[in-house]
Amino acid sequence: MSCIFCKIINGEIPCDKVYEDDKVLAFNDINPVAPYHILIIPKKHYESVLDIEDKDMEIVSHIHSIINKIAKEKGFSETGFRIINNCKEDGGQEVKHIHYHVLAGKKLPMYEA
Ligand code: D5M
Repeated sequence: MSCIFCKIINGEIPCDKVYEDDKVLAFNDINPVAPYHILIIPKKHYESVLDIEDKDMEIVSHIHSIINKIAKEKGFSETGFRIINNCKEDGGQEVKHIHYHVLAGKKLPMYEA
């Protein structure tokens, strides 16, 4: 198993953990681009949202619920944040284990298309 995020979940590679439950793990991005740059991943390996069957899609709402909780706990729910999910090559996805970036703590520039 070569997936770097699966290795983080298994404890083979350390991470700066922000939140964990039986379904998801959240940790600080190794290359932050904002004062808060947190990644939230499901513990079950899916390469991208394209690999999540409809019957399993509740993991996506769970991830959003955890983002809500983290934003309130960390104190950036007032000022706001951005959630990014890069999908496949054109989306700029480098790690092939679905993950949601949460960026906060500064006024973020508009993204380019
Ligand atoms: O983003 C993949 C993100 O994953 C990128 O922002 C770096 C981050 N990353 C990669 N390895 C690690 C480890 N070991 N800890 C924390 N963060 C990590 P993408 O959307 O695939 O371009």
